[in-house]
Amino acid sequence: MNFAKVGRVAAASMITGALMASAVSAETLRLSHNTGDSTTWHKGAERFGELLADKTGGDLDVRVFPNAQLSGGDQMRQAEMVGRGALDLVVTSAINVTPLVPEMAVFSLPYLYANYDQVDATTQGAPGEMLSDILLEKGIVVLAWGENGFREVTNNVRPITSPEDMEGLNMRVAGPMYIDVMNELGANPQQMQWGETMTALQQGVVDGQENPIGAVIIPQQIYEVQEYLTTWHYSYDPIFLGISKDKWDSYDSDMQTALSEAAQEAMDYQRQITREDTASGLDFLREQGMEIYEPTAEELDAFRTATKPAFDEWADKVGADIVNTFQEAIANA
Ligand code: X2X
Repeated sequence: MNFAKVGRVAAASMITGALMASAVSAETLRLSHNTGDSTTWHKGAERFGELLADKTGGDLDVRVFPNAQLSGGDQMRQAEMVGRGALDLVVTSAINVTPLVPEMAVFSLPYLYANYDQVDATTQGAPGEMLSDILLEKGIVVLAWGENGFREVTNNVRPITSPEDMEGLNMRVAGPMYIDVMNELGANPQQMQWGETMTALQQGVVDGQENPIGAVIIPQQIYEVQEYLTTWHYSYDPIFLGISKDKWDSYDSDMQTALSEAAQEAMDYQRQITREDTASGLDFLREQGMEIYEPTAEELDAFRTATKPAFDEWADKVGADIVNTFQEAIANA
């Protein structure tokens, strides 16, 4: 063996050694969410993984599992699983966490918010932190808040222009508060997993559903199976990126900073693309053949009045302290 060849072999084995060392120190975290892989939830989660790998020099990376695969299709169970350390990471929306933490319903109280400035004054400020503190008690560290969005109603029966139009419609809803809201409107709500909703709409098991335009309705092609959409903005739903407290506590402060920064940047990006896709969404949905109805301020008032009993009932469950803090921040936004 000549000298040059020995050198090459030594260099090659050094490189292999370095690769092995980095392979050993790298940890892949599992992130669960319950929408498809075309949504802005998924894009935000993927962005988080890229940023995290970047910031930790490859020591931490993320594998994203869509469609609630890791919780047997149950979108409500994910938060509880993260809380007890059975999942590392989750991207989920507030309404999905209400069975575990009823206070999370504050965000989605009917007609709490009128615009994005009001939303940002709560999710990106001290009111949001009140909820993060409660989630921490359940073993979930909220790293950053993103956006599902203002939830709009779609159906296959008729255009919805007033509360009376909801009468008798079979509506798929995600969580318990929306059951109460739909009941106030005279609809027949049923709670159903998001993963089962497309088929249920297709087969006419339900007439309609409600979801945000940019984050879910467009990327999940709900326009393929629904004819009418009304921009009634009846409930806002944030998402958050959370990590199990056990995992979080296992890292040093540099690693925790990397996690926090990557999450904030990823959720900022996620919120931005969600708002862009929502802004251009109505034109897109019309092109796809949906009939869009945009209620006037007066018509929105009629929906607000009709859903007020559900607001009051759920404001009680959330607690006056939290509701007042949110309403103050909203009034000052
Ligand atoms: O199930 C829904 O409607 C969705 C996708 O918006 C949530 O996860 C709350």
